[in-house]
Amino acid sequence: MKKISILGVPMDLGQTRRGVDMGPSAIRYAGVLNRLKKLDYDVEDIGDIVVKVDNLEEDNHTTLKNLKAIARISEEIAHSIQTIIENKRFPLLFGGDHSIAIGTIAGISKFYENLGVIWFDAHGDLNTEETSPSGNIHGMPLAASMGFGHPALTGIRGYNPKVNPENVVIIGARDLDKGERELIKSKNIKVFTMHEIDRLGMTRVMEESIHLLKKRTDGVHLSVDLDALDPHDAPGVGTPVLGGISYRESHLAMEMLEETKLITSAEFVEVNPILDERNKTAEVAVALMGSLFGEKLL
Ligand code: HAR
Ligand code: MN
Ligand code: MN
Ligand code: MN
Repeated sequence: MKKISILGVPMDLGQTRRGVDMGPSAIRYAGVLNRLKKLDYDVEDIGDIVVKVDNLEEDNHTTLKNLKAIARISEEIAHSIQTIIENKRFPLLFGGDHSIAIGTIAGISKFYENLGVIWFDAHGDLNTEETSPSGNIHGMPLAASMGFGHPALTGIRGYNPKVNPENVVIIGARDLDKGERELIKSKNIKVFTMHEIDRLGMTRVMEESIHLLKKRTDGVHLSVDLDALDPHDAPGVGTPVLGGISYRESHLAMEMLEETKLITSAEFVEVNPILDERNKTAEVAVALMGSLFGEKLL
């Protein structure tokens, strides 16, 4: 039987809107535990990482907001993940803003020779201190994981990079900054924007993504930013962008990943219950986990 360990990371330090720290509670409230237990998994909820900021941690030498606190918490996330994997359990994380992925990927990647990452997002999260328009670290975790950015973020767990650009696939992008576009081009990162999803259909996008990662990786981390979905279906996110992935397309994607058994760890981030409509976005997140872990209609 497959064993899952749930870890909440109520972190809101990677951006400036309050409420995303309540994401883990909202996802639990939406019934994730029973949903996964029904699928015959051994599920344990190990609770939340403690997120608190010490005023002394502020750093005047950088434009990055909450850099020291995020770096410290990333080490803790990585440490917890390591224990989960050593216990031969599947790490399933609930954010929190997307900056948690720096710690997640830092914890996971040393267990794999060649880790792959599938990144569902309206954004690229490929900014660095130099290119970021906001100084918000939730716009940087994918860059940091590939070794680009501030050393305090790229050097978590003392090694770098965590993942190779050729093992990364971004799906759902529709809001990219100039520096992000340049990084995508110079590192040849595979991006399926909304244009490709419209044009090829989600089936082909997933077939190509799976084909690409299957042949060259020995583990694949799935990082789902709920803002990848259209705001109509997932309104409870801090930075909604029109024209996103539909509810059904997102399910199809999870179902196709389930069929291949490619995914070895996952996180669902950016759920903000304060901005939500009656916990709809957390419910969508839980429904997606249902599909990812094998829920079938017939
Ligand atoms: N690209 C913008 C920035 O870096 C906005 C980014 C982030 N929003 C997110 N991340 N939710 O996916 O500031
Ligand atoms: Mn993101
Ligand atoms: Mn996003
Ligand atoms: Mn609808």
